[in-house]
Amino acid sequence: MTKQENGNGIDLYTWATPNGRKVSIMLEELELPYRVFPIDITKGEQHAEEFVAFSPNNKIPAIVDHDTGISLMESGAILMYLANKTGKLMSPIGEKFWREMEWLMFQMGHIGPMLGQTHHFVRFNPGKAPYAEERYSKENARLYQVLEVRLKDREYIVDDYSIVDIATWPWISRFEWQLMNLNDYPRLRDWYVRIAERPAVQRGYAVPQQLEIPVPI
Ligand SMILES: N[C@@H](CCC(=O)N[C@@H](CS)C(=O)NCC(=O)O)C(=O)O
Repeated sequence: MTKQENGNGIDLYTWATPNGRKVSIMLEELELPYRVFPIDITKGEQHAEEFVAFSPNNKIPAIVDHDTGISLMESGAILMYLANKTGKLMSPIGEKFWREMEWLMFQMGHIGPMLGQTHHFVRFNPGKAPYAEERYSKENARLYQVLEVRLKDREYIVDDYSIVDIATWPWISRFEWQLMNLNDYPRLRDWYVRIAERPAVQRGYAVPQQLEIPVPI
């Protein structure tokens, strides 16, 4: 990880979750200097007044870019901001850009919120709400299938590796929590492994905690 000692560059407020890892992976891909400030959401640190001042929805990730004075919450907005700052991993406005926005919004509106519900009901509260477990497991599988179809004849979700893959991959990396067998989705599995092999993804996954990337067996 590149660290900035003097208060310039980017401060990343994050935790070891899919939304947090999107931004650390992006920063590593771009090789931008950044400092990491872990916000332990299991201890309620996301509610601290100093944090809420620039992350008003009390959630990680958030960034403060000291080069521009801009602070941002919401991982999708942060990915777009960093892509725009560097001219990398997002297309200029045109047909491909809109395709990227379509699939980024699909991630932000479906993959993140729905798989997050699977984590809540299936992983952390099994047996408490069978209807919810069934509902979100089914939706989880449906969304995996949408990606499986999308990846037909494509290496990445919008043809070239982009913020769309960076936004989506950390959610698929929780396939074990979701009780999903990636081998049932061979194109999604290959996409997942291809991205897991990227050194920047491995470095970004290890922020703010060094944990092993799950590998499908
Ligand atoms: N739409 C937001 C969601 C952020 C989010 O849900 N963050 C979770 C961790 S992945 C969080 O901070 N949870 C703490 C809480 O809900 O109190 C984004 O994509 O940045």
